[in-house]
Amino acid sequence: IVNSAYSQEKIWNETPEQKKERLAWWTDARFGMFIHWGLYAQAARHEWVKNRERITTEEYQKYFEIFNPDLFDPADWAKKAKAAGMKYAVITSKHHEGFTMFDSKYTDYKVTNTPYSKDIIKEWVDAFRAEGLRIGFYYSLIDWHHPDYTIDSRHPQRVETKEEYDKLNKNRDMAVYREYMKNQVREILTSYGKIDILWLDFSFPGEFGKGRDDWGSVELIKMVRELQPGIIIDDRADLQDVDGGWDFMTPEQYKVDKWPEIDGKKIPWETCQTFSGSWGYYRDEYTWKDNKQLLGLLIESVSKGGNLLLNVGPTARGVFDERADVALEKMGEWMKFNSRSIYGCTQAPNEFEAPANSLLTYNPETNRLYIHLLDYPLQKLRLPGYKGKVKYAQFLHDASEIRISEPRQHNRGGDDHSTGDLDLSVPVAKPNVEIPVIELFLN
Ligand code: FHN
Repeated sequence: IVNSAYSQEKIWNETPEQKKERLAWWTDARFGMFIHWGLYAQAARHEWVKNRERITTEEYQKYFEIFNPDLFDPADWAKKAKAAGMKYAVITSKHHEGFTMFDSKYTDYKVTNTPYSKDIIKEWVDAFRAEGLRIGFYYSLIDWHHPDYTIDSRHPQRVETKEEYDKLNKNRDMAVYREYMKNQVREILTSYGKIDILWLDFSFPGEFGKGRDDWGSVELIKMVRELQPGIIIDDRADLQDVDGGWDFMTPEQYKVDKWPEIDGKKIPWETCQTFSGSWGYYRDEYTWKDNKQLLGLLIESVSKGGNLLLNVGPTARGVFDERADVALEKMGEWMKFNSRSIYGCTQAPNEFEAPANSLLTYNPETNRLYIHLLDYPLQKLRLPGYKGKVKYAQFLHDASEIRISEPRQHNRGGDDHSTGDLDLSVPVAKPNVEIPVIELFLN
């Protein structure tokens, strides 16, 4: 990064207020669907299968020759995303395998040349838009098919020494690949109307790695912003220090311990997570997260000011794995009654401490605070230091009042501090809601 010719360059002129405005729909939405779909769905054992099993391009060709998702019904996918409470979706237009799910002018290695023959991206965009969802494209910077993409440390052929690197790459030219990539990114941003999100993936600077100069990231992002001025871009083109080079951070498959900051300023972020570990369809993977974990991921993200992009890996017939269907339905059941604690919400103001075993979110527009009960309390829920701050309390799922009182003297444990506390009287039996939410109307 330090040696890069582009360091400190400014890509986009915008005030912090303008940026906030541009991202407003996305920060309000909080919940999106990631879709990893490509030829690897046929192997059904991870989207990195070509790399993991060191499959040659010739051997991998069989997947291209038979790809035909005859049951693909994007309207059905869109309905499922919406019913789960998702407001946007991001699909792989090309993953690392290099196969394009759109009808590109610049390659033959594309969906329209498979038995399926139609432009999946076009069908997908139309259906998701019709359902009122915002549209995002994932595009892999990495490409294991293009003949000019240099063989690196993450390539199926994995390079470990300088000799190997020179030998394998003597006829490869990244300048040609850069141009190809730029052309394809231009294609996806000019052929399908307004695109809300671009999700580039990923950089790995270092020995036999790749970063901004390999991708031509500055030129690429400049072009993207010119073509789609409202677009929101992830942070994986290796331009973290370039103004306008990215919009949001992307913690992947882990939980952040607090709202991420740069120079003391909280930054937009979205965690991307899988149901089971793999992003692409993986038939024999049995490590699926349960409903409570998935809801917990969503709530916890919002409680720290972030979004959740939850991934589905459709099968090669073009349908969601039954396990994904069930998981989405369950999340949707919860969202139907509790999404008010998610949409438009963010981290609670510092003055509110989360009661035991709970997560807080807050809606600054309505001035309401949400307590998510991860572990259901016994009759009373103590609100530490909330005295004088709360007007009314109710369960969110059924709008039933929850009575507020001050802790009784004998209940305070002789602790003077507790005189600032409040108690909520909750029913002994846990309501039939995976994670019950209490809505507090604040003063
Ligand atoms: O290698 C990819 C992986 O297959 C998947 O696409 C995820 C999604 O964020 N990104 C990469 C790893 O960081």
